[in-house]
Amino acid sequence: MMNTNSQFQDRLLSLGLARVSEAAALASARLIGHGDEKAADQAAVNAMREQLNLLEISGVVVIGEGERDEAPMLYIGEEVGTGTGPGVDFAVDPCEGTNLCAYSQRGSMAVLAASDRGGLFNAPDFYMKKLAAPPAAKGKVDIRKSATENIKILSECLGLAPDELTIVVMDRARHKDLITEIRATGARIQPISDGDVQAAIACGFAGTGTHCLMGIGAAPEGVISAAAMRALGGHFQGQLVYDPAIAQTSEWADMTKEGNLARLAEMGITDPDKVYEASELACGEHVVFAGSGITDGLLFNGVKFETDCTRTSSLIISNLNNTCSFTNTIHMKDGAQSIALN
Ligand code: VTB
Repeated sequence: MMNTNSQFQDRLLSLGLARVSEAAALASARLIGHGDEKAADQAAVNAMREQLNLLEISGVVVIGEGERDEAPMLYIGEEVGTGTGPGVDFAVDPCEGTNLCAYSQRGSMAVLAASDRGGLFNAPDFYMKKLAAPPAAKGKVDIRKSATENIKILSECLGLAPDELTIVVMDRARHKDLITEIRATGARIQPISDGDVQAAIACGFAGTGTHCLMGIGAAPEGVISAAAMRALGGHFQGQLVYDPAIAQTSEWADMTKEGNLARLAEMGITDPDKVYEASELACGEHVVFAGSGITDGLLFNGVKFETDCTRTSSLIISNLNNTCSFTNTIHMKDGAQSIALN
């Protein structure tokens, strides 16, 4: 008889998590450029839920799209799967970068991370300061250090001069000083309007042309990035941001620092300044990440509709067997006559 671990491994591997992210990408890709973020997101949610519910697992969404009363989104605490197999926790973002999808910009993708029960940090819906870097700089760069120091370390670890490094930063008012500091080191900035998950994971691979992600994005997305980077052996750290003056977001217009600290305490977060390592954000024994492109991006292409088929490109990273699988799937249409190789 299989023990729980090998059963989990077997199931998770055979689950076809790629099918789940592919289905979400396929659904929202039909709404690329429609200017309707909500519709793109809802389409991805419906498709992801349908696929998740086919899996023979007792799944629970620990990071999703809001609370139960916000259903029909995949909400936190929602049970997914047939309920008959091993326990699996999921962090999902069915349409990461809804704006990118709605306005036909690069970098939108369908993503999820899976782990054994309790293996993913139940991140509050807060902001998070993030630092992602290639495996060669893992444990050497540190979110507690200044951007200047980290760029120096990165430069040494990668054997590249600062002006040969590209640092991805979300294009937000809160990053004005950070961008000034990075430029002063000579390093180059790649601003992104959205989608810091793909940007973080891209730092884990050589050849993407990006070397580091710095700055503040959302905490739930941070857990998905951490899961991928943990499985990939890259560097990822996150630190919650609770001060509205630092987040500088209209979302937090009515919030106070004290109020946010109280919210964190209620959630059981006693050290709000804690620096979380990837291995803490995704602490499970087994961690799997799956993502599929909606629009073209740094990691993979988006969905391509053709006469006889639809193509999806995905990435599955698993720490079960130390693999990164880049898959191109051809979804054949009924009566397909001619399918090109690529
Ligand atoms: C962040 C980022 C995401 O949305 O959540 C961003 O982590 C929203 O940030 O990747 P603001 O509230 O500052 O606009 C994304 O870019 C897309 O979900």
